[in-house]
Amino acid sequence: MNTTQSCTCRRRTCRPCRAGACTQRPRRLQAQPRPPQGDVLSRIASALVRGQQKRVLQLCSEALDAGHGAQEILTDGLVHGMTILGEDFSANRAFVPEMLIAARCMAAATELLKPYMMGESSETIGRVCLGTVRGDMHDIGKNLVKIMMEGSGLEVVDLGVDVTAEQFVDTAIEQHCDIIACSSLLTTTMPEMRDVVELAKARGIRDRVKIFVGGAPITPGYSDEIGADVYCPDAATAARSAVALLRGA
Ligand code: B12
Repeated sequence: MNTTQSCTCRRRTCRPCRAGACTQRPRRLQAQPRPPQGDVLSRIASALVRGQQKRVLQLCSEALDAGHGAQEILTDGLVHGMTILGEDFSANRAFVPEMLIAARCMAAATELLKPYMMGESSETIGRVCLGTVRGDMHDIGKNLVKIMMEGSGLEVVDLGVDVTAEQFVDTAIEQHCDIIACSSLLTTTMPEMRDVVELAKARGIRDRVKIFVGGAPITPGYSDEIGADVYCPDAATAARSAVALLRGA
């Protein structure tokens, strides 16, 4: 008997299975995909984890029609899905390609939700230079911060990803920014934020530029430790805090 063919353990990480020597009890094969379970927000999260872009967009529209707010869809649907995927990545159940595909779904869904997230401010309250720090390519959270800040009346100079401390500080000086906003998603790139704070001091702009920090691994304690001004856990809070700070509230 060919064990490779007959084994239906189907665990992606099962080495014996790949070698044709799996002794696990076979899992029952599913003839039909299971119908979607749960409410629309958890279905959005599952579709995102599976990288099903069309379905994610269709479910986001369904959720809007059902009266869910864009922020709620983002937090309890899309970001929740990303968190699950991050856990799957840590447990070797998902890999970089899955994260990339999900990131594309997330970007498409963000475009769809954008008009519902934007505020209607017509005045310009201040200017922010925003970027993801050097060595870090994660930009989904940063892009959300940009959408929320622009919608709240802030002008945003988006420096993109892999931004050095020099780029942040030079831009703040040249473009007269009121705020430098740094995003980091990797524990290995967090220290770049300290460099931004130190360089802003060295270049003499620290007293007139506020430094905002954020991203999944950042904490209020870390923000204090490196001498940043403001930590926010999400994009909506970041926009609200920036407006309040610049208005002197
Ligand atoms: C998608 C993803 C990717 C995509 C990114 C695509 C893209 N265009 O961004 C790709 C595939 C490229 C990727 C690559 C890697 N990734 Co990755 N990735 C993720 C994943 C699954 C989701 C991140 C995300 O977008 N979350 C959703 C957004 C909305 O959340 P957010 O960024 O936190 O943003 C919110 C807040 O934090 C806040 N915020 C964000 N920025 C800012 C800034 C300011 C100023 C403020 C105030 C607030 C704020 O507001 C946002 C919205 O409310 C996470 C897991 C996770 N749960 O975070 C892993 C994760 C971050 N990646 C991880 C790793 C290890 C990697 C790789 C090293 C993998 C590899 N072996 O190559 C590479 C690194 C590449 C690099 N040099 O950057 C690890 C990091 C672990 C660690 N200890 O540092 C994680 C945590 C996965 C895990 N559980 O292990 N990744």
